[in-house]
Amino acid sequence: MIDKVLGILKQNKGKYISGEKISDDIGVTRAAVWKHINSLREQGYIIKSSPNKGYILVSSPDILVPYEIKDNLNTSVIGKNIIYHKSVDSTNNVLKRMINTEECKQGTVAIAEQQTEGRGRLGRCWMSPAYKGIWMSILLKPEIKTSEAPFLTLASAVAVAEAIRDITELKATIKWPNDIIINGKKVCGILTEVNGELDMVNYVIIGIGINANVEHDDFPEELIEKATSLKNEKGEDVCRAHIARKVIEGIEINYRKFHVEQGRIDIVDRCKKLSATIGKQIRVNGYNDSYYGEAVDIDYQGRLVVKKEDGSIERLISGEISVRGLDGYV
Ligand code: BTX
Repeated sequence: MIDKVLGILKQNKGKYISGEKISDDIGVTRAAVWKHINSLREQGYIIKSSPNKGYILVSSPDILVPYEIKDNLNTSVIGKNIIYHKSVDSTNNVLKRMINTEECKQGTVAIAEQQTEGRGRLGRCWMSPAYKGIWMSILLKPEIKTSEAPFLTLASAVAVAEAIRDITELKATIKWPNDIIINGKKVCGILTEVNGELDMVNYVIIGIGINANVEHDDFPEELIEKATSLKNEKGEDVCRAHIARKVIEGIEINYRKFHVEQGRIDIVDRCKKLSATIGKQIRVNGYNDSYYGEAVDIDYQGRLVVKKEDGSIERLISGEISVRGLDGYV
């Protein structure tokens, strides 16, 4: 009901609307309308009221509640169900804990204002301060082999980089396979977790962390040279709900494309255009050893093509690389 009340206030932006009209439209008592108005005010919505005229929405807070994200969201699967937390350990964990429940359908999004145990790859920490980032995870259930799942990281990275470019005009680039970089610093990381057997995926969780309004001083010493935020780069606050919506829409489009060959080709071509990796000297960081080479291409399976120092070619399906001149690596 609260989203319906907010919906009516938003539709009537700039105009007063009476409590009676709202209660008639959504079929609840005027006392219930008043209760919802007060809850919205507690969340930071500025709603003026006048005894004769009713209510008027003056401004909305930058919060990631489902009704802010769903407002004008143009998707048919992803984001239809949104699970919101003010603070949670990790949004990837939220989806994992719910995986066998009715509520956890393909396209479910878990989003939080703060993560207390945000994770990167290989158990690394992901700093996720309250109300300053977009910390969200998307549940997908594609009928694919496990080996195809890393492509979804690229498809998501393309959606994130394009959303950032569209909304902020910042030159977001992709460091294969899972980082978004602006001016040489990491602004977003993607953690794809796959559950399944070799031949079949049960589910994939795409965890996306975007430093939206994180301040320079919020980054710990060890990240200052490596990490940035959209606010740092743009010099002004960005609207997190707008960016989250655009990312979700882009991922839905790319997810559809992912299912057809021509679509995958298109995603890789866009990824190559946005690449911060191709043509660069890199170090491939393996579990036990590492080697140096040049990133020469991304093939149509989403693999990074690396020319090693001895001239031989390696194709990486996923993995950990450092790019010279980027992300703190010299
Ligand atoms: P990654 O392993 O590529 O990067 C992790 C590394 O990035 C850390 O070791 C640290 O050096 C650096 N780092 C940590 N926090 C930040 C930050 N806020 N900005 C820039 N650099 C940072 C990247 O893993 C994948 C991150 C995914 C995060 C999302 S948030 C929603 C979802 N839930 C969850 O727990 N993880 C994902």
